[in-house]
Amino acid sequence: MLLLLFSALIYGVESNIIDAKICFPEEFMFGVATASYQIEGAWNVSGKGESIWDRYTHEHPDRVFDHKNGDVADGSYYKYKDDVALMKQLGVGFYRFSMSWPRILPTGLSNEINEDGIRYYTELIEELRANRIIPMVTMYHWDLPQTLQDLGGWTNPVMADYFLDYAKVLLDNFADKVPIWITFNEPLSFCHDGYGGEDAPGGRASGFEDYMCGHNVLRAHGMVYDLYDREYRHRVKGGMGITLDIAWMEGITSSTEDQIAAETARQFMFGWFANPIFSKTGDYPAVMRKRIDANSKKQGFPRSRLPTFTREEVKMIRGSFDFMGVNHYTTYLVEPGDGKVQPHPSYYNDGNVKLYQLVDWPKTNSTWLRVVPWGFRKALNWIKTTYNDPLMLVTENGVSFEPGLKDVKRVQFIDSYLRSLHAAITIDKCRVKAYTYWSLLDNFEWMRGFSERFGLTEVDYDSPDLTRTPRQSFNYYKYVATTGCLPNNYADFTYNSV
Ligand code: PNW
Repeated sequence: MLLLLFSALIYGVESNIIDAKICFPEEFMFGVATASYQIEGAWNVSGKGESIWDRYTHEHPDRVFDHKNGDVADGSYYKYKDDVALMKQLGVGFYRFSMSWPRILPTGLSNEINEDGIRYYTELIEELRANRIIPMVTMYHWDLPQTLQDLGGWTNPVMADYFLDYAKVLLDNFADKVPIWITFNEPLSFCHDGYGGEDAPGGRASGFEDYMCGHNVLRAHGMVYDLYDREYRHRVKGGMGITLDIAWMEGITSSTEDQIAAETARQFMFGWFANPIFSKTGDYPAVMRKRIDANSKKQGFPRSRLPTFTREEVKMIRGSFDFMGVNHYTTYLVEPGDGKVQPHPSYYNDGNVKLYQLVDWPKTNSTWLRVVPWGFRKALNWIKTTYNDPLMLVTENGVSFEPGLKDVKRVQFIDSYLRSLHAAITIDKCRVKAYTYWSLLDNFEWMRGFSERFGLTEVDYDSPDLTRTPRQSFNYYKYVATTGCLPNNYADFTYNSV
């Protein structure tokens, strides 16, 4: 007691000192994430094919906030050793990165393998392993080969077969070296924003294309998991899952209407992909089936705009996971929409909810992202109860702020979200085994170009060698990753402190 009081005097922080130190379980892992198009550059080098993001940013620079693209990005195709050295310095246990489909299969098809693509990822993996950093690979983080988009991309059912062929090439080459595999990153984002919104390839028909994309992605995921389960599990010696993004949806009041609206929002945004894979029954959430079927009918269509799985497909997709990858950033408040069925279909009209964020939730440099740490704990708990307590890996959590090395706001963000995660694990018994900060580096933030920076490391895009400089948050996260504990006073992590 005396000692506690004494240290409280020294640090001048009573509450933190008297509380027990916050430490994560012994085997808990900390890592960082990136994605191929956002960091690699070298878009047309050594046999790489064109991706939908190459095509889209080249044809429509005006649609990207700063009119830029990922042609060069962080140059990680050339500088991957620098990236690994940073991670070594950071002390993380694993690195989540994605493989670029068109770098490995320039036409998207597996009859022509680009040896330079295999070489690049082999060398990256070797470098990681030499530094005792476990590779966690995302097979698809949105950079579809353009040749496949020319066939309709994810709206074409044949894409599931082509993805299976691609996955086979990856597993043939890397199954022995990569223990953790993620088939897709955030189907909600690339199906809804890509095929029903403004992201590449720039969809036109929300309420049709986004559902077709989701359907084929779910089929593709089930097929790849099945292949892995039958032929590669013994070589991988780890696991395979899918990464879904969950913004927490909180009823704006406790009224029944608002609570139902919040649950509807969760089902439309998360259940769409989670229910077929992680629920006991499988298939789409009942509320999606019911609403989209009914709306389609009212709109005069002879069949539902939401496709139907065969019984075999339901069975194949259900249970196709060893873990659930969870990306979480922010929270919304929800109330019911106007309930009107528009003559022109859309995903939003089908869901028919209104989303808000409170003005007093702290802002970030991304309009959609406000700081709401308690939503993280609620999201994890909802997943635990809704999907029968799955093993979860947090595959992304992060925040954008203005450039600068003294990013105390980012330190604050990570610390508050980690406290929420810690409560979910230790008090609520959510089975979360890893946390991944997005991102190791500033990078090409899709439609927001380089204007939004999520990095623990700042990248100087004006310097010829794309100089990387660790921020204050890098030092903070280093403490967390190497000790497994949160510092008692994160304000100690001033820029020069480590
Ligand atoms: C993720 N939301 O997308 C992506 O996986 C990353 O590539 C991206 O850089 C990162 O987040 C930061 O934007 C998300 O609305 C997009 O909740 C939107 C949401 C969440 C994640």
